[in-house]
Amino acid sequence: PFGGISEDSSLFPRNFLFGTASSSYQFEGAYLIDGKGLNNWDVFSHKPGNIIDGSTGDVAVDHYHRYLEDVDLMEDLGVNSFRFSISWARILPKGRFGNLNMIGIKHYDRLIDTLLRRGIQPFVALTHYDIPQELEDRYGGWLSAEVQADFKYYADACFKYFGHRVKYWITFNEPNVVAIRAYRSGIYPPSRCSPPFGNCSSGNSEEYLVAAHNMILSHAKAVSVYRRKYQEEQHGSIGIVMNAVWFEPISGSSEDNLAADRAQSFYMNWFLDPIIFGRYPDDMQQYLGSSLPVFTNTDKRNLRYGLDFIGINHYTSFYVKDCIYSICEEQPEVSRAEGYVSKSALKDGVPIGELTAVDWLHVFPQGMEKMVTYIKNRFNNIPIFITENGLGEMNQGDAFIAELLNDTKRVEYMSNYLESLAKAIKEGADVRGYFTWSLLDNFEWTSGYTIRFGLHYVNYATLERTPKQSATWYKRFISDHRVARALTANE
Ligand code: GBH
Repeated sequence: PFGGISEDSSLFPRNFLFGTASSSYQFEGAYLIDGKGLNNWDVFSHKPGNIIDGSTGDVAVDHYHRYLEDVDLMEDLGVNSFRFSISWARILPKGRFGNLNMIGIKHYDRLIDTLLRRGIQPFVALTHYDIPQELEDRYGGWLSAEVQADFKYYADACFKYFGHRVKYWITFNEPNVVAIRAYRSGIYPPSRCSPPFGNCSSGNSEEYLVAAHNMILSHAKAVSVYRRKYQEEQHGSIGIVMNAVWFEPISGSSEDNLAADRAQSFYMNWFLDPIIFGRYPDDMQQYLGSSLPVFTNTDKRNLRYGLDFIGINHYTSFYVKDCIYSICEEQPEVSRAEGYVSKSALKDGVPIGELTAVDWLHVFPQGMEKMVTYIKNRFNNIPIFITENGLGEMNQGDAFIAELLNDTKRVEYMSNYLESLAKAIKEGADVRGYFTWSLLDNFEWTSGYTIRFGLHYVNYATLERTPKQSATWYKRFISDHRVARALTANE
């Protein structure tokens, strides 16, 4: 794969977006600056024991103040797009129950203008795991149907202020991960779960389905505002980003094949089917029965606004085994929540791909081609963006900086995943862009600063940024692509 780098990059379409990704809580810092309100992650990270190294995102990589420097890094990489998220509590510190914070708006104005002046398209998410704490305290955040009005109000403000310059909107980043981690295993705020899931006492085992339902309907409301008031004039597109894991049947049996399909239903199609087809996947309805919330006729009317593209964050793959016809180790309630399947990185003790410093991340590049092809087939060749893909490494102290900078594993990972993506495109998938996670090392949620995903190393004492080998490699990959495209344009 290393040899054919320039060849590989020429396989991507003209106007393909090559970018890097970020999110507000993981990057910005400035948590009490310029009128920003508290959000769920501010409150959560400040509670001892929640973040592995006791850190918070109070400063993060100080992107709020250092965005000019960071855009310089992007320009040097040669990317033509940057994915970031707006901090909801920076724009609406108290949701729809308080004022619009114009200083927050001004910040994103400056970031967007700076990007556009350098030829970098902003690719913007409205929420990336964050919600103003006010909305948690008032009505329980995503658990209440009230949140739909708040999300709609917030989305409307963003389209109004930024929509003339932002052509790509994402409503949610990984709502499936939020539903599962915040309301089922309880490891993300607001830490709700119930036995047999997770290890906390607040919640009940169906809450995560309710939270997901409200996110789906919030998405629908934001999209309907965009379609009715803004899209025609602003000429942008709007989509959602799902965490997409490739589920490889552990054997060739039809039972395990069906199980892998159910695993997709219960993880990804859980959101995409309602948004695109107006209903939960059949197998979800069949196995969850009355646990699954129901869409009313009004909901269905709102859902028909759909989306313009699907974004996927794809990093890894798991084996899946059927638990209906065979015995599994999981408690039945747990396996039921995932579609009566058992997921594992191992088959007969052998991992599906190289294990990494990140427990859920196994390197299986073929998963990219399979995942994209699956989405293409299920959703009628809808435009797809790879909104995240990347490799995390453990922070092992200062002595290891040289190793972190010489990140050959990350180069290999990106090169192989991009090659696999190119295959899916060659076979007809309508993929429009690829964003690597991430521009910089940053706050990795409950792992704090112990895991580094950046193309640039961040020294957390000085906040100085240094390009890793992967930055140099990506730069070359993108420029080879430009050259190859320019040559074919002249033919
Ligand atoms: C993405 O999350 C986030 O969007 C980004 O903010 C984050 O920094 C980045 O990836 C790197 O982690 O083991 O069953 O939970 C990914 C979070 C964790 C979601 C692993 C999917 C795998 C399946 N992912 N999880 S499971």
